[in-house]
Amino acid sequence: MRLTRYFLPVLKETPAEAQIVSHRFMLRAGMIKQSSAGIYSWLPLGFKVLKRIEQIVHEEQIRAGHIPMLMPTLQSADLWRESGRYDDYGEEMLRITDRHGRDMLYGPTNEELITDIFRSYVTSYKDLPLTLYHIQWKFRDEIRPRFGVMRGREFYMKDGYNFDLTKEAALHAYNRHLVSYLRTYERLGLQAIPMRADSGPIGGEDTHEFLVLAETGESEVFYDSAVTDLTFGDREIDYDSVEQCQGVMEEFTSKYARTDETHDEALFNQIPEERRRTARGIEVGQIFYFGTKYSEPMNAVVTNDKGERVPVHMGSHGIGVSRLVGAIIEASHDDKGIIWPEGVTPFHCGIVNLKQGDAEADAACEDVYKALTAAGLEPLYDDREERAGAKFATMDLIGLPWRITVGPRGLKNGVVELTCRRTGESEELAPELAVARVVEIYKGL
Ligand code: 5CA
Repeated sequence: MRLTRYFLPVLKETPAEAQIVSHRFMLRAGMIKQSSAGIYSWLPLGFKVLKRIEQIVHEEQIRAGHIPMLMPTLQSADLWRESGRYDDYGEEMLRITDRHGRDMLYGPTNEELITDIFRSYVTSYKDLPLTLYHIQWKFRDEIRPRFGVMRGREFYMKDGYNFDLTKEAALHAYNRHLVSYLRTYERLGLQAIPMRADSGPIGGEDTHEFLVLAETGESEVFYDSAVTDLTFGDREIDYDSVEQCQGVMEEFTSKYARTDETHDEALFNQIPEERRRTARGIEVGQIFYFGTKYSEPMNAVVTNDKGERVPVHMGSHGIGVSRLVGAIIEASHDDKGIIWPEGVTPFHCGIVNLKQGDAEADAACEDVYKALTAAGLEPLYDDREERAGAKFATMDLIGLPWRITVGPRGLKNGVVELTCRRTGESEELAPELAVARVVEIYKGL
């Protein structure tokens, strides 16, 4: 993409309404625009990051054997009356009446709708286990939407639902989700720690939230610092293996890590003092096992191998896809702007032309641009008639991890400059080598 043809409405001033760094940078980098309280348009740069995150979430869900689909945003109130949640959910639910006077709602979550789909088609234990998921907009009329996309009213969520014959099988689904989430967050360049939490309006006893530690996080968390040493890494896992999934679950959840809702001071005090931590975190996902909470009232039953009709055991599992955009920025920035991890960056590499209009510099930039594109990467070429300082400031703000700077002086010596956004380190090398280096970095991502 050439910047002169793109839509990147960068702001010079820091918007007064933004209280936290991710919100400030998302507004300044032209990623989002508020349309009304807690509701945003995703401008091209923000949209690209959102889609990259969504793609990684899809890949990891499919790897775990979960099946993608799509349910609507608007739902009939009748299903929610069946589960008993129409009244329970309270004012967070946006209720709408259609022209025929039918009660509708903008879905805050989808347990009822998916349970209705399930019961319409599945009647036998032979069709289990089954996990269906979608990535769809949700609406929760939060009393205090704030921090930009972190606590929106409309937000983008991956929500998955498992259907199993027994509690044991459903707990395997729970563990499988935990493993797939660990992989997902690591690919996004984040450390998200599973912490024992409260289940709120979704229900059930077993639930873990995934928290990214950040000063601006809305949750207060208590943990043993040893949990921060755990990484999933590139280990191979068989998602059908009960033992393997359970092993990972135990490894990642046996140390003390809880949100304030479930915090237990006595247990916490058993951790050696030097490892006790109190901090703040951003909740980027949550997994639940809630048994037959929805299947019983909604009559989602299957026949088991003895011919008996039994309600299925269920859980639901969410990832805050739009919130993740903000969470990644909170975890990865400096005072000049965003620093995207390679896995989610909107463009792989910036190209800065120090002297637009100089025949040699223009031609070299074109060559670099074409070579990166031919290698399957998306460069962003700043081809504006601007001073170098302004171009660097824009690149630093929008946070592309790599930048190739091309200018007449370097070209005389046959070199361009390759700069790493994270370390600020630069290296002079031949244009082809700079391209090859960038291509190498993204290989396998
Ligand atoms: N049905 C279950 C699991 S699919 C569910 O709704 N879980 S949840 O309530 O925990 O939401 C899942 C994730 O969505 C949260 O972990 C959080 O990352 C994200 N989320 C929740 N509310 C908001 C909000 N108001 N703005 C942005 N993201 C949100």
